[in-house]
Amino acid sequence: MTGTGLTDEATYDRTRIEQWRAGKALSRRGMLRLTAGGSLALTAFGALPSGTASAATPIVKPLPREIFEVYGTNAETRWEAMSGQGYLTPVERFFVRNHTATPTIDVGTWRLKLFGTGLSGGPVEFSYRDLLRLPSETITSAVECAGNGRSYFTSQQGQSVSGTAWKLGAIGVARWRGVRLSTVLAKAGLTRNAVDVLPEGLDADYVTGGVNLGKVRRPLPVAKALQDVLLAYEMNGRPLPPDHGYPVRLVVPSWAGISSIKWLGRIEVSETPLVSPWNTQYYRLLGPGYPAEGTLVTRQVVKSAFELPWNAEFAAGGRQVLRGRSWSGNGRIRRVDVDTGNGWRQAKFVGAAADRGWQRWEIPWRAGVPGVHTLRARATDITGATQPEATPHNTQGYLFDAVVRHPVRVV
Ligand SMILES: Nc1nc2c(c(=O)[nH]1)N[C@H]1C(S)=C(S)[C@@H](COP(=O)(O)O)O[C@H]1N2
Ligand SMILES: [Mo]
Repeated sequence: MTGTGLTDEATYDRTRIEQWRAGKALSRRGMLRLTAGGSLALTAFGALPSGTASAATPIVKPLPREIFEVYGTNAETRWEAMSGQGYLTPVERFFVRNHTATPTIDVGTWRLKLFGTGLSGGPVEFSYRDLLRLPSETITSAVECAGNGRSYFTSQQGQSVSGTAWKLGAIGVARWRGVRLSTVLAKAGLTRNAVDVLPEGLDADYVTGGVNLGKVRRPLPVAKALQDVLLAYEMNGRPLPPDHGYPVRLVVPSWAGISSIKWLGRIEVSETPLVSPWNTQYYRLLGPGYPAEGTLVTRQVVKSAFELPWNAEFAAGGRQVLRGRSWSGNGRIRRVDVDTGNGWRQAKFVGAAADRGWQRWEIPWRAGVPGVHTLRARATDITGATQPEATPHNTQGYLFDAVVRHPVRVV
């Protein structure tokens, strides 16, 4: 069970669904709930995961308007704010997705608690200093919300979806330093029969539609937990900032941002499959094209963005260099093609790319006659996955991978 196959999301999901059917992981009510999530998801845009906006400031860092677009407890990076930046997203420009609010945590009394049937001994605790003393690792990885690009289901495809109406700015790439989750699991006495871990945040309970869903938490198969998951305490060379999970967060490369639990407090380790609303009700592809129970969201998809504002202005006849970035949860980007109105041309890669980061690129363009023009960028990753013209609809608007039509004005 812990072995191969479960890092492959299709196998993972099929296995879990079979287990649910067999009544191992979910009660029958739980299964009904799963289906109810599908119909609930048909409510208006913004009605579902946005939660109750509290009066307290939900995000600690400044959110200048030229850098961020704010939606309740969340803020996305404006793509024009990535223009002129280096490979990494600076902390001051990194998007924030908070179900409730950034908590204040005293690192002196903070403990990471591991417990559950998947540990050979009893519960184990680690202090911040304990973690700092363990062997560290540094990785460059994107954290991207599964709902990134969601608004284009509506604006490009005329479909209604629930959730925060992100454009393409719910992604950032950072250098994360910390301890491998596998190191901590080994120290805690992981058993050979453990199948799932359930990391949980210390932020407030998430209450939506009058229902308390408890702490933000989402199970991970042990196979992924042992593969490349980091307990990160540094971001871009400095201690993790409060909004991004101080003192310690999970970084789960290539998978939906929800897996990368911030303000980590507890991890249940289990020999039986674990569930939470974040893998039964949310983060499932639901809708007419999907099975009734939906398909679990794990790995992110291929996307591209121009480092330009929406409706950017260019002088007629002027020579430009258009710049952008492309990324995929499947691995590196192999090629990027750009269409400025006269067919596809291959963009030139700029600099090296990290396996789990993004690829920067550029392409020259001569802005033609005055009027509205459409720019399109289409990436292909190392697995051959290419951005399609349209993304099949799912009710909660996850994993939008279609080519985005970016309008610019030539004046
Ligand atoms: N404890 C906790 N962890 C969390 C969340 C949260 O609200 N609470 N949001 C998740 C979601 S949906 C995303 S996309 C990422 C966003 O990470 P960031 O805010 O550092 O950009 O954190 C994830 N981890
Ligand atoms: Mo997210």
